[in-house]
Amino acid sequence: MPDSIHADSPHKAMWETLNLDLSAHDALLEVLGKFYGDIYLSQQNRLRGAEYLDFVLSEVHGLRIKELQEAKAAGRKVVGSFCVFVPEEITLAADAVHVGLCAGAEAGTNLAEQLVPRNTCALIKSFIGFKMARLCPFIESSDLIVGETTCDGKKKAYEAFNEIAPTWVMEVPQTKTPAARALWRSEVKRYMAELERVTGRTITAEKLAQGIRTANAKRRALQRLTGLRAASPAPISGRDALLVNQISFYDDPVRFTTKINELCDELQARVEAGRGVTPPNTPRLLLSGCPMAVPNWKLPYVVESAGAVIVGEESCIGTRNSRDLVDESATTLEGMLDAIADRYMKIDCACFTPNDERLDNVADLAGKLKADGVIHYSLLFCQPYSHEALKMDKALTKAGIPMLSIETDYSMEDVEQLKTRVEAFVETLA
Ligand code: BJ8
Repeated sequence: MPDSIHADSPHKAMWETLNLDLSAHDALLEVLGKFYGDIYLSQQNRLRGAEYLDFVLSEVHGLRIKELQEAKAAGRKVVGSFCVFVPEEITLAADAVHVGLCAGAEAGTNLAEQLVPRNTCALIKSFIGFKMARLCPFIESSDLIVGETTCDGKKKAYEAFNEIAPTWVMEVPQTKTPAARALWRSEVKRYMAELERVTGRTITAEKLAQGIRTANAKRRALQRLTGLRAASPAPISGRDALLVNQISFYDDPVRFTTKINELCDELQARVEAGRGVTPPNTPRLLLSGCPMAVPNWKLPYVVESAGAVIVGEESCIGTRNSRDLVDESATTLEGMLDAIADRYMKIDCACFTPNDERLDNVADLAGKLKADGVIHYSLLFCQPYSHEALKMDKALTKAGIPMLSIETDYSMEDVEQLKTRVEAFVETLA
């Protein structure tokens, strides 16, 4: 990673003001820099547009945090969230900045285990650990932290997290009945009221319409990327595509949309010229399951080092976040809130029961992306996705699509074992 994130970074004073533990933060960035070099910069045939990805990632704790501080100084608020259920269009309508707070590294895990049980998934322990170890400038920059009642792990974790970082929680229903939709609609409205309170701004129909257009444009750019990945040979590595999806939670949405559309122009030219990042006969895999937050690149690295290419991510840091748009036809504030509620109720998170549409969506996506197989990824101790892995296996077997189920966490201890399993799976597809 470029220099700005190293110990002698020009951003040190800012990190100090944010009360980060500077030496622990330096150590984290050092490890990340090396990790990024090994996993990303070593790739062949990268796109020119990947420079944007490298730059954003290198400045994710630097220039992007500086931008947040400048926005705050100009009177705007920063909202941090952990789930794609928190409606970004409403945040934007309040002229606030919306950022993701999920974390994908082990740092701080020991501290987190003082607040939540050991058998909690790595994603939860990571965001709690980042706060306790004073490693996350996004959490420290947030004026409002929004949790949600999705899985039991998160629900209970927010109670504990609230003791160290005040957290406002949205109630996400667990079913898709009309009563559940009505509850969710009221929660969307409650979020709007909370944002108006925190920001001191009134959300008008005009502002919400603009927020909807901005969030939809971002999703359309991501949909375009997904569509281009159906080409054979695959025009972009799964690692770079995952990075695009990860960055979508941090960068300014308008800049991100412009840059990803530029990257897609380059991809389109590649596809038209029949060029790819790997040879045409490379086994193509779809990843499906739990979200992979930055810098959780372990499994994609293992998969692509095993001679396969990842052509899609069915996860919240992937197509589950970009597949559905908010209907833009409503003209009144209430109509727009309806459209937002309806769009979010389509999210097929494993926290819903039943959730059979996810099985159909994965089979459908695998077909569209011409995937030769699916790797289902559950974080250890994640009940919702581990349960669905069993159902998914049956559904995909029926559809004639091979699946490998992986359960892992953020540690590097099982990398060799993962390699062996993934290589054996890839061999069966070749
Ligand atoms: S909408 S997937 S972002 S909840 S991995 S914390 S489920 S125990 S992340 Fe998620 Fe929203 Fe659903 Fe998406 Fe719990 Fe599982 Fe941990 Fe998870």
